[in-house]
Formats: sequence, structure tokens, C-alpha cells
Amino acid sequence: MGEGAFNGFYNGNTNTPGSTQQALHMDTGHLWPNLNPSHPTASVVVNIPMIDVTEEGGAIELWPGTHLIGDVSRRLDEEAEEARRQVKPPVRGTTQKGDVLIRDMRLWHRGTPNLSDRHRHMIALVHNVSWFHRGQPIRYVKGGEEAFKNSRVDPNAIFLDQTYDYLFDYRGPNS
Ligand SMILES: O=C(O)CCC(=O)C(=O)O
Repeated sequence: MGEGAFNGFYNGNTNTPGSTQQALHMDTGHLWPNLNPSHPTASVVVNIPMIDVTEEGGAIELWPGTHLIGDVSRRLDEEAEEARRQVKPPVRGTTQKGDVLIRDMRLWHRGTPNLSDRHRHMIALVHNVSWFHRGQPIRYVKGGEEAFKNSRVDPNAIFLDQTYDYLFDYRGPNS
């Protein structure tokens, strides 16, 4: 991501037992649409799974190379899915605890059914190139500063004298 890369998001995804398959999607569009191949990476999602993740446990489905297909609509329909499957089929992001899964924000992907009886929690950070639009800084509780001291990515953080109940304040602090 180069010098000055910064974190723009700190949240997570929980795939609960009994979940169903998500629609195939990208998390963001292309900065310059209709290029093929599209522009180099400007933002990545950094996923940190909290447990070993198997296919049965709801490992994310990933479509290699699709981040560079700039001339598709963000609404990925069955026709686009089947055409791409013929070129390069999807893979599953199976991981072990301690692994980090990094993908371009534009990569086609989807959540899959969690057929196990365990919740699959996955931290999600978004790292952006230095020139990317910066929204509000990410809010943390005072006292957490040390955790970011040696970070090579600018954490883009402020530390506040208040606590949040994130479970019930999902869109509050950072939106
Ligand atoms: O949690 C997952 O496995 C995928 C979630 C996802 O792609 C999303 O919510 O946009």
C-alpha cells in the first residue's frame, strides 16, 4: 500500500450457525469505472479470523482476479457469475487461527452458510493508500494508545474518554 497507508475501518463480521449464502458482491466500486484491466489496489480488507475457519464453518468465498474487472456493474448477476466461473472458479478462504486474509475491496466475494455450531468471528480492517479520502478518525477508548505504537499503517485513531457498547452502537461512533 506504500508510505502513508492508513486504516479507515475497524469492525468485524460474524457468520452465525444456520446462516444462508450471501449474494455475490464487491465491497466497493472502481475509482475509475469501465477500465479493463482496472486500476491498481487502493484499498484492502484485512480480515483476522478469531478461530480456525473451515468450509463447514462458513469460510468466505473469494473470486481470484475479479478486482481487476472494471467493466462490470456492481450488481453482479448470475450471468456475470457463470461467465467468470468458466474463466476462474472461486476459492474458499479457509484459515487457521493466527492467519490474516487480505483482499482488494473490489474482489467479488460472498458469505457462505455456517453449517457448524460455532460462531465465526472475523475482525475487519480497511487499509487505504495515503491519498484516499479520509473520513472521521476511528474512535477508541483512552488507554488503548500503546496497542498502535509500532503500527506501520497509520491507525487514523483518536482516543476518547468514553466507552461504547459496540454490540448496540454498530453504526454510531464511526459512521
Ligand atoms: O463474513 C463473511 O464471510 C463475508 C461477509 C461479507 O462479505 C459482507 O458482509 O460483505
